[in-house]
Amino acid sequence: MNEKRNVRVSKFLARHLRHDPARIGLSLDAQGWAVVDELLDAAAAHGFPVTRAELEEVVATNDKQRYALSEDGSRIRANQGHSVAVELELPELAPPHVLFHGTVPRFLAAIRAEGLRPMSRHAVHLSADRETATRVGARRGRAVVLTVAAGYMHEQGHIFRRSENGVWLTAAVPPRCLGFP
Ligand code: HQG
Repeated sequence: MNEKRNVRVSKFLARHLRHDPARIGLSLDAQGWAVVDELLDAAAAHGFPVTRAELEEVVATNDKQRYALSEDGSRIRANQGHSVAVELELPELAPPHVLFHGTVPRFLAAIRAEGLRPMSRHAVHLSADRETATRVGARRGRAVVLTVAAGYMHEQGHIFRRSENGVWLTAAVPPRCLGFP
């Protein structure tokens, strides 16, 4: 499969495993899993046929490991990034001292005033390193990287989890726990 096809399949998966399964008549269980056979049937029925081999290749090669197959390969889910209600059942975990968040200048005034909010996702997404946060911010323009006093927040009772693919998730970050460049 070429790179372009890989990205198209990945985008199709993101749309239907994170945001809009109903669009192709797919249902996710409470933990966000779809049955692979149902997904492949639904994709074909909606004009975007995908083979099982392509699906497996996208899961294995995806640059951010966005998707996971169940152990027996019969189910698939997105590792993070949902806007539909799912409970990933990730365990709570103590975060590192500092985490990073990449954003863009136009959001800074609001972020200074109200902190980081999940916006359309379930959680605020934080990165373990500055390079990753820079890439996340750069999706929207000139990246600005904020530091998050995650260790301090954890001490204060904020809950942190880490997705399968290493993204740190928390409900919100108050302005006083943010460092601006
Ligand atoms: C900003 C991608 C105004 C926030 C990436 C961000 C990541 C506020 C945007 C993952 C705000 C939300 C998540 C506030 C936060 N006022 N703006 N109070 N609080 N924002 O896409 O972190 O490719 O939902 O700075 O690589 O950009 O999908 O979050 O700019 O890992 O796998 O509101 O999505 O991964 O945007 O990205 P998003 P994000 P995938």
